[in-house]
Amino acid sequence: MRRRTWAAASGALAVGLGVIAGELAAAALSPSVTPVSAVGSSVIDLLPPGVKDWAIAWFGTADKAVLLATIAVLIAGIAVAAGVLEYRRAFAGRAIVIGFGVVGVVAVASRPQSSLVSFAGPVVAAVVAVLVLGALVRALRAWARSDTGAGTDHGNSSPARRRFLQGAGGAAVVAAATGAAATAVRSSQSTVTVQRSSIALPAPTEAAVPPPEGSFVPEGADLGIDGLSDLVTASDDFYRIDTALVVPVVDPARWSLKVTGLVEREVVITFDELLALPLIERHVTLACVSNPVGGDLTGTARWLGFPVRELLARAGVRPEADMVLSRSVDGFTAGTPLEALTDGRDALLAVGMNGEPLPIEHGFPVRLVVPGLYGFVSATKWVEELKVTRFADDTAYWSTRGWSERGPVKTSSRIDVPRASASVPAGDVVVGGVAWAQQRGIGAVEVRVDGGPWQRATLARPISADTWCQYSATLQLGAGRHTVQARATDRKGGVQSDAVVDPAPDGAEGLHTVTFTVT
Ligand SMILES: Nc1nc2c(c(=O)[nH]1)N[C@H]1C(S)=C(S)[C@@H](COP(=O)(O)O)O[C@H]1N2
Ligand SMILES: [Mo]
Repeated sequence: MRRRTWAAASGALAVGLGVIAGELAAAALSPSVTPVSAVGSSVIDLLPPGVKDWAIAWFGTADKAVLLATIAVLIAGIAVAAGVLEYRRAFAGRAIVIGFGVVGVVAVASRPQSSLVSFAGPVVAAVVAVLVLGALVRALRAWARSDTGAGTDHGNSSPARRRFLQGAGGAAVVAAATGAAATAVRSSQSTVTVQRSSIALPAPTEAAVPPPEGSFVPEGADLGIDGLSDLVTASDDFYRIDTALVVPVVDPARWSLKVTGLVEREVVITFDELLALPLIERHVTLACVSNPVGGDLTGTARWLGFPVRELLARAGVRPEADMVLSRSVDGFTAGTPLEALTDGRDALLAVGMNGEPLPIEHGFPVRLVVPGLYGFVSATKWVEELKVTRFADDTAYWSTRGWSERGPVKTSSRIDVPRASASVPAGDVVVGGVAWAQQRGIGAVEVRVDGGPWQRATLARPISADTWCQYSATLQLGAGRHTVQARATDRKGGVQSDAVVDPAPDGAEGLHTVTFTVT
């Protein structure tokens, strides 16, 4: 029994060391595709959409951590089994480890960002695990033999026992040390972080007087009320949605964007060429189609970039096209109606966010930002190709997984204060939040208490029709529990609907309802 435990520990140690060695090799050679991330991403791709939606509903943005933890537990379980089997029968456990390596190689091969060096990860992992497992289990057997041979010796002083324990202890120490090293390498994300910090973004080149709407925050746009969403969201606080298990690390010096498909001539542009073009800067509110009523998957930033329509004009779009399939280095794709990129709105190939190069998590070095459309059909991060095509011929990432093909943002509002379940003093109670209807603009926000009549809220001056807008209303409320609701109307007269609709397939509907106590 005790020997079986040691065999199990040998399996765990061998596979642990192998995985760490593989991750370390990948971190050095191919940081965007490591063995564990490749397996995890493949699992994500293979899961049926129902399971994915369920995972997102249950775990929210922790879904990836949960997936990684599940994979870790599975690996540990198989590693323990491999140790026990190897002890029972030489090579049985190593065969399992090799099978593991093959799974890693297949997963890496299925990743769009992988190159030849990416295979070093799973190969190193398997080789290290096989060698360590073989050596440890051989030492364990020698110990077992020396015990039975010695008969009365309880094994405590046997040299074979010492050899095994030294081997296992050494493996544990090396695993701990390299594990720490691998974590450190990951967190510094090496050279691209350095390159990003050394980029000096050019100033926007528009010198229009007066400056165009959306390029600045006008007086009166910020109501300055405690607890209200910041008018412009700090990049660190900006929500994040990506399917990639590991944030893609893209070297700007090697980045380029191709415009392909139904065009007169293909256009290729490098990062330096892009920075040299006349760039414009606009505030735009991004929203995720998965944002539930009252949710926080939305934010406003100041984006610096080149108008997509001008790039498309250089390529010459053919008349039969009606969609642009943008592709990320990680394989994610979005299908944007061609019209939204050419109708004059500020659809940008963005390089800057809030005055700095895009954060790596938000698409460094280049992403798309299209006002008025949900992110899943428009906001491709780490973008490297714009394929001009037709909805009839191409399907984007989420549109093959039960979400709609088109994604105009629905007129929405959210209550930020009072927070749900808060206690506020009786008297003047401030109810406030943000409302958005990108492209159309917000015309009015109304609030009501306990199902009573709708009352007009004070609307702050908007930055532009493409950004959210703060609102507030001061209500006289007596002690007790109260429920407030908000309802936005856009400048085209569209009123936010009160019927409850789920986020899938094309965005949630319903009124944000907040219950709190007045004391
Ligand atoms: N490469 C890539 N781009 C992507 C996504 C993704 O998963 N991968 N998610 C999209 C979705 S669903 C949204 S809502 C926005 C979110 O952008 P953010 O993470 O910068 O907030 O990015 C879009 N761009
Ligand atoms: Mo999204």
